Amino acid sequence: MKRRFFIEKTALASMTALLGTEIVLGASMPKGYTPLALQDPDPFKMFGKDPQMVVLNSKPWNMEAQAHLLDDKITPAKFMFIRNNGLIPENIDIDKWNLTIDGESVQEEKTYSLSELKSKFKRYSYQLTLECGGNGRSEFDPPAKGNQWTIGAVSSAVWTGVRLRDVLEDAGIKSDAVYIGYHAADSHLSRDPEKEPISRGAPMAKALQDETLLAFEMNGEDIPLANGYPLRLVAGGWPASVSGKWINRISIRNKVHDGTKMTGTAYRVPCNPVAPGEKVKDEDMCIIESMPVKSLITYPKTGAKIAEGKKLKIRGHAWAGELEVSKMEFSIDFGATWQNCSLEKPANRLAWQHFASSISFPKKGYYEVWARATDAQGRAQPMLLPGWNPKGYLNNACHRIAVKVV
Ligand SMILES: Nc1nc2c(c(=O)[nH]1)N[C@H]1C(S)=C(S)[C@@H](COP(=O)(O)O)O[C@H]1N2
Ligand SMILES: [Mo]
Repeated sequence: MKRRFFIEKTALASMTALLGTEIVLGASMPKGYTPLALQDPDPFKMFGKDPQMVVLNSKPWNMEAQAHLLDDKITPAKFMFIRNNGLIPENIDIDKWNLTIDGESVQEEKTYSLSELKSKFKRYSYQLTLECGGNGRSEFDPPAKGNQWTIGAVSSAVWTGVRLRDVLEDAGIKSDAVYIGYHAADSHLSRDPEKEPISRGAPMAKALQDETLLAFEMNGEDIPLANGYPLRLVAGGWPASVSGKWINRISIRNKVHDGTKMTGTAYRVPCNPVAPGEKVKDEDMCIIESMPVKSLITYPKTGAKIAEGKKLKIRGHAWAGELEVSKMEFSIDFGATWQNCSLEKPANRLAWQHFASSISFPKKGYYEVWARATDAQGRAQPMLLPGWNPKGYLNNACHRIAVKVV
């Protein structure tokens, strides 16, 4: 028999690792065949996620949290959402992982191994809030295509790595640089090696911020594979699509980066408000930069019951892209009146902030608690929905939970 019909040793070894036991007659398995036990894997086990996470799509994998799962001040890996545009890289060999800095506006193209990056540049840690631009999409009407995220495509973990600025400056930035664009090791769903699933970026000012990292650790451990192991760009406060996972190349561009999902209507909203359902020309769509003010009640879970006469403690987080949140309020009368919550300062710039309050209810019955954050420039969350946009981005409506006083 010709060898090429049969599976390669490395593929067999990785399947064995995934199954946790030897595939005894595996050498006879046809090439490209996936053993049944791996055809419908448990995604929670496979990615180390909590089984209460919600799978939105398996091709590619997309998984979101629920509000009550995000109660920790620092999001643990098991509650961190997964948003993939393509297929997660397989058989990663960190000893061979390189990062190349190139592009029209690099002074000298340079390639660094992972260990060079770690030893040559100073390390920094920041807690950074990453929210998918499409978080909340499911509520728009008329509906927008794409993953129907509810509220769980947001996280705030502590990322450790080197500053992107230090690496870019080591290679040298030409004076005509305007943007950076990332390239990564995931593959296009078609498996066409010429196609990239996503290749986005940010203007130089964002790339050069102190908090913009090339990270190799999350919450003090290796980054989980699904969240970008072994190297990830993290740009807090901007749509999380800017935070490229599995990064192996960053281009310093002399124009706005034109990689996959940077052009057309991807991650863009109408430059000026439009009516729901209105068609918008590509040239009237603007790239999303800093994310809008938003908050989540992470305790209690919606549907909570409380005994009459008892006070209900609530808590959660609020964030506002590049800005700080300056005020946090709650309402129990559907937004007619609002009362202040206590609000903490962020652990650092671009980290979410924690709020808490204690609520009294007048009598037995059904209530809703609505939460509303206001950013440092005085912009508050809209109560039910923000302006409609064709791709369903930036839904920062107030989070609401149902409560019964019994
Ligand atoms: N290489 C690569 N980076 C990527 C993506 C991807 O599909 N491939 N998805 C982006 C999008 S749209 C989001 S919202 C975040 C999600 O990050 P997470 O899966 O770690 O939560 O990663 C971004 N970085
Ligand atoms: Mo995203």
